[in-house]
Amino acid sequence: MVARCILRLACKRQPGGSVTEKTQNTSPAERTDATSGPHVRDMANAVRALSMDAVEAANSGHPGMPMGMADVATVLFTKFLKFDPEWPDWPDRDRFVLSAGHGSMLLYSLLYLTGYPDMTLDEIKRFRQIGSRTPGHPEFGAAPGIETTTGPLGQGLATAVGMALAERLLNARFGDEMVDHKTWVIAGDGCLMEGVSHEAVSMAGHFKLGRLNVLFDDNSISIDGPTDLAVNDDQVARFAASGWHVERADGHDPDDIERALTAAANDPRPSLVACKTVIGFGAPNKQGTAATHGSPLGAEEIAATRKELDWPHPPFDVPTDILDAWRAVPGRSRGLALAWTQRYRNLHADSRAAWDAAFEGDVSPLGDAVNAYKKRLADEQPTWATRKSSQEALEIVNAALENTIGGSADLTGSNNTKTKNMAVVTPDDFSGRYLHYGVREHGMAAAMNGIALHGGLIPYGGTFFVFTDYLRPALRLSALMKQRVVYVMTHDSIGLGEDGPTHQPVEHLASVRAMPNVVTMRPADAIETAECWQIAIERTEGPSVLALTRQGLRPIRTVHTDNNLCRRGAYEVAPAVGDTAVTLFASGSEVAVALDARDLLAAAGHPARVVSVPSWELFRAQPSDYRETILDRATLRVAVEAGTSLGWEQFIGEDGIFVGMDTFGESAPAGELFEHFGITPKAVADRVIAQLNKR
Ligand SMILES: Cc1ncc(C[n+]2csc(CCOP(=O)(O)OP(=O)(O)O)c2C)c(N)n1
Repeated sequence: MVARCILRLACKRQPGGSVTEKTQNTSPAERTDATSGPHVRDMANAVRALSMDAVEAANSGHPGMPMGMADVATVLFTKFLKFDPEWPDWPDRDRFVLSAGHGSMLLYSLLYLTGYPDMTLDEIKRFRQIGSRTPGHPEFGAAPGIETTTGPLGQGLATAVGMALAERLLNARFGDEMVDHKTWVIAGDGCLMEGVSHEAVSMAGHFKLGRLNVLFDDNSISIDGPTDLAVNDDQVARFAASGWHVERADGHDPDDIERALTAAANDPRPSLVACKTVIGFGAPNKQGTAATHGSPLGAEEIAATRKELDWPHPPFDVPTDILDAWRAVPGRSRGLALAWTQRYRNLHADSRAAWDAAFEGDVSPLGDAVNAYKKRLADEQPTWATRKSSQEALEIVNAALENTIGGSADLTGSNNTKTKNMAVVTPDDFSGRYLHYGVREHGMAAAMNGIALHGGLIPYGGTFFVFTDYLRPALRLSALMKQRVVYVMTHDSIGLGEDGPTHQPVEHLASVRAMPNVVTMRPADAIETAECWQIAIERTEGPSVLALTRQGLRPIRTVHTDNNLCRRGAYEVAPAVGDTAVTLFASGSEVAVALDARDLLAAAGHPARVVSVPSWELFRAQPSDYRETILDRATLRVAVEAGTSLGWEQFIGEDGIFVGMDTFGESAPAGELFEHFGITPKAVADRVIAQLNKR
């Protein structure tokens, strides 16, 4: 049998793959393990069988990865992972992230086998069906035990860096007694090819995230075939160069896996374990080839696999002794969970209150603080840029809440994200509250997702608004996973001036507004900025994007109200004097333009009202009678925004006027650019008067 296996693997291997001698000597059915007990291979085969059967039943999915990584995952779950299916939210559990999300059946099998109550056999049978807990790729929220949404390759790994960061940040606040867990990741060749992995790996190395362990499914196969069609990186050397501890292991030898994982678990650096595996391990005619990656094996190959694995059981049938062995696994952690609970009960009352506030997401102190601050602003009427207003609002937010974690992708002085008493987090001291993410926008956003998912902390991070494009995939996951992540995006239009069109966002408001479950806010002055921050922090069901100016703005709101007017998304800031003929909608820096245009129009005998529109999404959520009052369809409707027109029809109708720009910008002083692109009070008034004269 062993000889047969060696031959078979050697024959089936596509060119360029590099299965080690050790792996080739591993026979699917025959391996027994001195240290791991007689069941380990059988336990792994249960994962293999469930995975191939579920994919077959769904007639779609990815059997190769779960079958290849079943041995590694079995060793991880049985010997290392700290988890309790009866308490999936245990704050100090190890986080397990399946970054190679296409191998979702690996995760679902493990959740079922270890006894997560929601992950029933029926759910496994409903793999990839509507409403199931077993969607094609793991979806955060679909079932307990799915720690994050994965599928866009590389995201899981980068998100896990955020989880590992959160663990250290909370450890520094609450100590080893309360926070001392690991983050384990399974990542494939695809994850490591993705650009975001470079940012994430580098960041984890910098911060010396020693409790982060990545198990690399080193099977040298991806969809198109052998990975050396496209990549020849020495991944182990690459991680080592970023300061990681690295190990290699035979991914089909439980003893070797255990050795490597022990070394990883004990090393103070983040660890990579390159697990040499055979994709589709156990499928005699297809293993080691891309054919197992993303298609059902087919009835014939499945029958052959059952023989090869010595797994004679019918589809979805896991023999009692094997299921019992799996169900016993969490017992290893249960005592730890109980001991943790005891320590939580013994916490000093202050620490316990801080813990509860952090993990329950209590932001109630914010409301009063913001109102007092707004009152002050109404008196002082500052003419700050909204990025500066954001910093001042953050002084209030960060003083009221202890668990915000700020940062920027190397633009701290421009984004104004660091407040006075925020110490910088360093690899040797995680007690600070400010992260220098480096020039890693995508890595920053994914890490913020991980921090938010971990619980206990509220992340916000900044970059230029135009670089939304550099972090969009992670922003999309913030939205999809309903995570409270605040994106502080400054330099939000041509108003940034001389840096020119590469740095001037034009289509970015439209593109962020197009993404479901993102609240995009573009405040017009210091008071609106404070209100928008309050909304962003209080919003627990998704991310917020704050689009903020570089240039100074005059105050729009000069009378204090405790009412957070921005919550409406759009509201009247200035009524028409006389019978309203015109409604001017504007956001951010263009609200002042609209107000000045209103004066010009009044002088010309055309009473106009001005509506500030800080957020389309919040406006859409208002009752229809409020929306109709604001829209006032009987008037000539005009929108003023230094960005593209796309979508503004919902405010101005088909015959309204849009004053903005549908081209890229130019390099010049901001004032000249607004003149050049015709986004001025006079241009607005002229166009309105011309239109009214046609009527
Ligand atoms: C960002 C992104 N690009 C492309 C894909 C489509 N895709 C899914 S799996 C895969 C290949 C992954 O190869 P590997 O990580 O080696 O997985 P294995 O073949 O070992 O299962 C690709 C390109 C994706 N899911 N995400």
